[in-house]
Amino acid sequence: MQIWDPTYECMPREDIEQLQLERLQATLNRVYKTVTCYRKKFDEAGINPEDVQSLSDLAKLPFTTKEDLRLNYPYGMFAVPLREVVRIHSSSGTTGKPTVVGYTKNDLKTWANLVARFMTAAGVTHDDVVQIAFGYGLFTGAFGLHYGAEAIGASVIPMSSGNTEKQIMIMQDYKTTALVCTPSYAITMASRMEQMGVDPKGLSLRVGLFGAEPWSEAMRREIENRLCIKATDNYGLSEIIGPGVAGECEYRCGMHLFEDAFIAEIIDPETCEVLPPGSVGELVLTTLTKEAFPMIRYRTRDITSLDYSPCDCGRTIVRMKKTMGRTDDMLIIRGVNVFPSQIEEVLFDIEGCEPHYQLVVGSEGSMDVLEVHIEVTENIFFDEMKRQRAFLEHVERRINSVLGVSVTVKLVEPYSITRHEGKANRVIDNRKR
Ligand code: DLL
Repeated sequence: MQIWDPTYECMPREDIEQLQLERLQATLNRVYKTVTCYRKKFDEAGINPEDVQSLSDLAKLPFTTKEDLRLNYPYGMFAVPLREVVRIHSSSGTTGKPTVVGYTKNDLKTWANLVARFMTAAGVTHDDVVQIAFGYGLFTGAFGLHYGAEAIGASVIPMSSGNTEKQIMIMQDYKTTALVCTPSYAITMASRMEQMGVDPKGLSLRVGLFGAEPWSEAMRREIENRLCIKATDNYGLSEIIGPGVAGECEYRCGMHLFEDAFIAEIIDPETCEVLPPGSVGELVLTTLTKEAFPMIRYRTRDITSLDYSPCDCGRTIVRMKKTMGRTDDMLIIRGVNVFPSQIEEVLFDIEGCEPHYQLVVGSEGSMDVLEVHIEVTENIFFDEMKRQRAFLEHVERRINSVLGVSVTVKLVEPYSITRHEGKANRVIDNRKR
């Protein structure tokens, strides 16, 4: 098992915390001087950077939210003059103005190093041929993984997303060993391979590094079986750095979060109170080494939990669980909180259920109704109406028992649900608010 940076990944907890405190104090002093938004927020809260004397004092600082970034669009949150910024990326948000993030030369080095660390943890080495099937552009996914893989010394194929048949041809001809994309695009590729008669066993592919969207353990099994690879998860967000915040090692029991570069907290999204270790809640991140775009207590909206016990791989840094989804993706159906990932887990578990599905929310009078649309496939095509009805009722019962809310399951035409090349959009919400 290779570790890219044993010093920072295997430190005793006391040392990690001491390092975090020193870096936090330096960051706070800097943002107080250079970013008006932080100075104002700290002043309003009556807190001075010097008041932070221990890591627990972090809880006294105000949060930063997407709204702060919108209000300071485009460059208001930058902590260095624009002439020191060498790269600009943007969030993939589909509503309102995107958020703009910047990197200095040092930030790009830090970023490549962090990505190299999680890619190494996932088992990538300089012998690998890495196919990047994230879209190159403002999205941080492709450039992030690209420079991380180059830092490792792997051979990088900057394929970008889309053009699935060509992806598969390149994979065959260039002998790709590591695939980088969203988990939903990995499924799209597997289906296309089946249609093209390409046997994944004949490929050189051995590992997948998937991230940028929530995916269930059941989806992991599905990808592994269909592509004959080991599938690993990695997490990040553009506001914090992009990919490179956390990633799984070969044991795949949570994503190692790089604590020398970030402080992670879990809060109750309603009360904003910091929760004890192990609790499920919203992840809040503070950057410790970023120059151009430091973030203090950024509310990610992602729901997860943290495990501080050391991992069998030797790393001592905290592990974050696969995220359940985002607080803003959470549907409230007749008062019950529903994450699309919970429904996905059930669908994947039911034998014969292809993973092409969509959730459609509507209302009947004042009642919310949730429909789960599943595409018909050879496995779930029944010429007998009775068998079809029984199948649908079975799926409905399983989902109802997991969610505690009744849903209607419908079969839809093959290929009627849009295939994903980037992040999947599983929900259509037709409710009038
Ligand atoms: O998605 C960065 C990234 C690129 C991460 C490639 C991993 C791989 P954004 O477009 O800003 O950045 O979206 C960030 O995506 O807050 C999560 O809600 C979601 N997300 C990212 N990785 C995961 C993951 C990139 N592994 C938002 N599991 C985050 C679940 C994820 N959700």
